[in-house]
Amino acid sequence: MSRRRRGQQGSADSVHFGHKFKKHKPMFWELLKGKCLLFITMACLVMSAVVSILMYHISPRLAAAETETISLSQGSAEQMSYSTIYKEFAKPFMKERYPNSKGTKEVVQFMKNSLNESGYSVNEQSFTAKDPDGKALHLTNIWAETKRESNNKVVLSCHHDSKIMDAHNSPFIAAIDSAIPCAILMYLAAISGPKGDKKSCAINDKLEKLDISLVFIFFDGEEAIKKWTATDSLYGSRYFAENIDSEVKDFTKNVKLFVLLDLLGSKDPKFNIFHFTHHKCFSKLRGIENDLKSKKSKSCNSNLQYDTSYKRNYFSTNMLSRASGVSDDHEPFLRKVKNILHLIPTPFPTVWHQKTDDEDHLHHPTIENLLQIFTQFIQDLSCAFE
Ligand code: 1BN
Ligand code: ZN
Repeated sequence: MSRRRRGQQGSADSVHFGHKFKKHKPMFWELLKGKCLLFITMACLVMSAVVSILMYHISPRLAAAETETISLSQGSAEQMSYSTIYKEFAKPFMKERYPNSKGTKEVVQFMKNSLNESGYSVNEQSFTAKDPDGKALHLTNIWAETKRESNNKVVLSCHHDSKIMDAHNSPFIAAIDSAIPCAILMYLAAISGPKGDKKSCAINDKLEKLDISLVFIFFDGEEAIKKWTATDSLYGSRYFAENIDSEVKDFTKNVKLFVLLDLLGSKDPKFNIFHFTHHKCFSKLRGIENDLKSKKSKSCNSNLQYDTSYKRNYFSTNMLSRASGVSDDHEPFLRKVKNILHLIPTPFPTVWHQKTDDEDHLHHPTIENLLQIFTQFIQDLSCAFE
């Protein structure tokens, strides 16, 4: 307002007192220069904001991993950046991992080393099954438990194999199915083991107070070799459910909660309640999601950021009928374990069982959010007793 008034006075001066115009000319140019500078500064600010947003969403903070030096082998996993978590726990799974493949051997070795390093007691359950043509499938389930065992076990599981795809001109990575679910579990194992921190997350101490031992299971042979049937699918989980109680007395009886992650890594998953869902723990997850989103709580890993752009909830309250339940690795445990959380998005991500299920089609802000939700979840597992 005041700037306009001064401008009006100036023009009046120049009309009525021509000689004064010359005197005022430099002032006019100064004003114009000032406006230009202001405009350029504003444009730079807007451009840098746009570039930052694009950097976050399109090349999602992975470049930092190249320079970051923190790694599991060097200590604290709780304060790792997202890019380091991805590099340390997801990258090793990004290869073909179908039964009898070289990739499976490498992934199995990686899981054993990393879980050992996190201070878990690691078990390898190797067995041979037959595919529909009678050919031998050499399969390996990996499972790991806190060294301080308890009769209150909470199982966190995924499948580590990738589906055999017909066209073999390029590898089928199966990033969401289920490299990312396995990577999330590897991170949770690293922060919750006895070597986890005692300050910010202190998950191991919290589990000890509730007398809970975490059990991580990485099933092999979830995928059908040919066509999904009762006998051509779930090779690893069927073997585990049939044999574990003779290997470890009362194992399944002591499982208070069985969680299965599948098909994670695409944008905005929607988890529905299945007929067997453990409601208390599902509600707990929904509450954690709401609190993180509304900034009522924040992650114990201060290097992780919660992306709030998704306005709905990942954890929906929709109840799916028995008929729409999805067959998966939780199935062999349905009659053995009371409380089950099958965390698979429905509808399935569009890349499911497509060649495009690769690293390029992952949505990193969603994965970063899920890491924080599950980290908070295992910090208070009292819902498993309800
Ligand atoms: C999940 C990931 N599944 C396979 N890969 C289980 C499934 C079974 C999905 C039958 C659809 C139908
Ligand atoms: Zn699959």
